Amino acid sequence: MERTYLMIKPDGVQRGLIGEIVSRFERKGLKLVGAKLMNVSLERAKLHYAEHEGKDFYERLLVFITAGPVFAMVWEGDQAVALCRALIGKTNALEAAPGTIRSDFAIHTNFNLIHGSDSHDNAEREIGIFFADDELVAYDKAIQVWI
Ligand code: RTP
Ligand code: MG
Repeated sequence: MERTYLMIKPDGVQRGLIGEIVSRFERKGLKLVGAKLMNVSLERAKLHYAEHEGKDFYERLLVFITAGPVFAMVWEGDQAVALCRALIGKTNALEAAPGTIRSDFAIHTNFNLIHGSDSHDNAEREIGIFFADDELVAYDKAIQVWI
């Protein structure tokens, strides 16, 4: 089993898409093990986006992600990192495959609704930035055996 960090960005929260987006991962069969609505501090934003420091869109990214509440989540499942990235779609909504979240609901790369960890190591790093251990819930999902 693998964990991944997903975050509905401020545009997704403002547009009322939390339920729509969460339902896609639920229906896929992944297990939700942590979730919270929160404001992202500048300190956390910098840690999260450290890999983009120095790029021309970095400052814009920090302003955006700290502009309003996000819905932070941890999901668990077999190959959860790759699976969630597939459901999210490519960064640029124009290139995202039909049926993906970004294709269905986003227009612009700057407002692409949701973040998903891009590797196992980054997932664990990002979970550590946004969640304390006691905010994650261990439980059995009975139906998981059939998925
Ligand atoms: P995310 O981290 O948000 O899941 O998105 P991603 O992996 O698909 O894209 P990444 O390369 O990690 O970039 C992070 C976010 O920065 C914005 N971005 N703008 N050329 C640009 O103007 C540009 N490139 C990236 C996007 O909002 C992207 O989600
Ligand atoms: Mg990324």
